[in-house]
Amino acid sequence: TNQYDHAQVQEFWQYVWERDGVAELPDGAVDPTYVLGMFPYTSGTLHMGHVRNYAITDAYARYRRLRGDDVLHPMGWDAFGLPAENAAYERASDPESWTRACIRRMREELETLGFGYDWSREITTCDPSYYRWNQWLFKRFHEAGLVEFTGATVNWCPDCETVLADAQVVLEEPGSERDSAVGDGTDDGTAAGGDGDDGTHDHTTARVCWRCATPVEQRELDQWFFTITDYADELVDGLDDLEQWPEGVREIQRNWIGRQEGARLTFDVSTAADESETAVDVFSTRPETVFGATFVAISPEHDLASELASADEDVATFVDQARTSAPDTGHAARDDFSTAGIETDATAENPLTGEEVPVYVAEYVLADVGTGAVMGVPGHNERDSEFAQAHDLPIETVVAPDGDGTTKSSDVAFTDAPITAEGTLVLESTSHSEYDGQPSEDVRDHLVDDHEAIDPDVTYRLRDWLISRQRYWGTPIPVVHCEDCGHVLVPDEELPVELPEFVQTTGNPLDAAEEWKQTSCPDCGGPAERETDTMDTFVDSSWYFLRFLSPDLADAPFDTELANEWLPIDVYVGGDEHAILHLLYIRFVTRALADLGFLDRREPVERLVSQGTVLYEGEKMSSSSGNVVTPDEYGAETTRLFVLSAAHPEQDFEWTANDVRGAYDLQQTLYSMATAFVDEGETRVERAGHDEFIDREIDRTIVAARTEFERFRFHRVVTEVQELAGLLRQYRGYDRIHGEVYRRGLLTIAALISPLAPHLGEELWNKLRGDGLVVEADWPVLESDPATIESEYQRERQLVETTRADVRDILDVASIDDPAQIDLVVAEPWKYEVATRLTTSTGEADGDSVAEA
Ligand code: ANZ
Ligand code: ZN
Repeated sequence: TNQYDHAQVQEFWQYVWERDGVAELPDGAVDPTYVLGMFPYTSGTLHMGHVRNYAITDAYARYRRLRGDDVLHPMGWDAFGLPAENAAYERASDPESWTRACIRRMREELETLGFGYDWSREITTCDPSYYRWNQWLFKRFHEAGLVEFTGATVNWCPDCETVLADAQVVLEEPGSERDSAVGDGTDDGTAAGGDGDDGTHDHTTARVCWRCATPVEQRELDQWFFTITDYADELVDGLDDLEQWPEGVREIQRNWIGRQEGARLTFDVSTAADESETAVDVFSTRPETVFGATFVAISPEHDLASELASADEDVATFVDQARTSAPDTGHAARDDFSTAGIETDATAENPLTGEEVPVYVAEYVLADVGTGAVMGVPGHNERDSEFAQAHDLPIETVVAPDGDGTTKSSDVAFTDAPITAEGTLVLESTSHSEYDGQPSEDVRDHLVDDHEAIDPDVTYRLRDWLISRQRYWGTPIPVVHCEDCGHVLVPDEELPVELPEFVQTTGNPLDAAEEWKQTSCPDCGGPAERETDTMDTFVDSSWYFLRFLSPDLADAPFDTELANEWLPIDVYVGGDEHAILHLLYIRFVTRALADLGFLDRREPVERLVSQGTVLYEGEKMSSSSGNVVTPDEYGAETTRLFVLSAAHPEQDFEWTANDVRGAYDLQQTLYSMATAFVDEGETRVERAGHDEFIDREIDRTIVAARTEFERFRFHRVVTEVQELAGLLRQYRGYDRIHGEVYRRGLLTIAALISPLAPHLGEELWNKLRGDGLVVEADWPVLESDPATIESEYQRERQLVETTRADVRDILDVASIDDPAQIDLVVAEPWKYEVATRLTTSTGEADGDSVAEA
């Protein structure tokens, strides 16, 4: 029949691909194109976020193959993590069997979708043959001074007597359902599972244990860290060279690292109680505003706060309460701060003016930012200003905004809003009138040069990477604690330190695994205990892309020579929720490995595609919100075609049954065109004038599709294919077709659609040619002179781009920034006309009317 039986077609071609190993990287491949999707966390089943991610990488990988490249397109499993442990408790089973079952199911789903992976390179992070290399990495980092063991604050449930991951801390709002405090990698789609320990928290809600609802406390525990902050400068500076990364992601990383240049100023402090003298260092990005400092504020965790608390009960109460109410973190939202604070009986001496100002303990001063202390300059800083108003502190203005060189101090009127801009110092008739009227930037430089109490300083928001987890389902940290020798690293020959059998307990199962825990010291042979912390799962995903190069290598995590040849990853695709942690960690680990001599490359990813979210009635599709559309409902091919044609990869899009139907219909149409042509076969042999035109349009489509594939504009590839199909239908209706021209048109369609809808591609190819595979085909050849077609196409694109830019300008005025609407306007010039007329007649168009028009 002419009906396209998608289930049968899928099964057949999948069988053939596997039989012929078409997705495997050929032996002896030289510098293959490395296309990688962030590997999935083994949560149980694929959701639309995964499907979209892997449809994008598969389409690109298949496109590169068609272009003649050797392509490395592997897949693996991010298999450690808390959800597996939780599932084990719920089902009275163990994390390993749960994880293995998930992997089986998910692999089957990936195969059903026809994704072309080189399964001979499959890796699973919970295999000892994989995680031994995490331990190796830990040891090499340790040798290089990149590992620290130091105190850190953790969430502690006093009832369960156990450490809680942030994901195990729930926010209890009065009268509301419990909700997980932060994402825990259970439903974030792809990659790099992780534990979501990003340190965000909320002041307004109680943080309670997920199991027993007891309020969570903060405790200080010794923990293992990777000192990623050693690389802070390199990691920011390197962003400038990542030209093929979305600017949005680079900006997020810049903010996350949060490098700030400024100065450290020393204030001498005297406490009334015992007349003792100490000093407090503050960090400021605007040291020249020191002339307007009207107080000093220190964080509740500051040493001086403890000292002052011991002499003053009110201060003690405040400090205690502030310390337990929120985790200590520099990653808290800084716009949403508290003005809570308490005055102490200490005073601080302004190093420039000699003025004595009060010292406060304030919640808005973060312990791990700068020095944990600030000079309060309410005239020029927002937070200081709000704090000053809440505590009735004086507000002084010492910088006048630029634009008026003649401003005198008396002219600068006080307004509620602080002046945060640079400007001119206003210090007339003060002890520092030498700076009066000078630009703030200049004064800043002078102060740093001239004064002993002011030194240049840089701070970062980035913290060291806390890799300790007090949980079972992760990589054991390869350390033993010996009473005599202290921490001793497990010798390389004894790696991997394998996980013991899983036991259900209240705390960390590794603590309960006595037999496993008791060991002997590798140095002195005396009794010792194993470290029971396991590694953050982000360690597993921080180097997995290297393992894919030589997944079976037994004596090293990866082959240096191969890595130097094959890296960087040419295209890396994943969800935009990984903009920081995962994508920062792989950059850090790559650099550290380079410094250790294991790699030449310092950046792992050449081109990053950050995919948008799949929405379903406006909500993110995820397993936790229960609105997952499982791929088989519509057939694999329809799903792939739809997710690729719905929007630019970076854009969010809405899953709607109607659009899915459109993707299905396109397959039917193309299939029946091919069958009708093959079955009827009424064609011409002699060439007519309009055949030339069709030939040229076919060529134009080939060139256009190549450009769109390179830009990941798969939806435009689909449009190009649809347009060509429409033209061929017209051609056929107009006259008897020229057999070879028409066949070339259909074969071109088969080839161009095959990276997106590979089963359909094979089916069309097979119908039209009777043999061979489109996956093994070459990129379609142009009939006419390539240079001519190319330049014609470039001209056409230029025109579209110019129009697009014009339209964008107009829409900008009308404040429309939705790319879909821009496309709409460009696609239909009359709308462009309307938009133009609207802006020229009203000067400024009304956004809604343009959109409606
Ligand atoms: C005085 C000053 C005056 C500042 C001025 C800024 C502007 P932003 O503001 O985000 O650029 N700061 C320093 N350490 C802090 C801590 N531990 N907790 C909270 N705030 C802290 O960040 C830089 C400013 O953050 C620093 O510069 C300091 O306030 C504040 F007109 O010092 B500034
Ligand atoms: Zn020992």
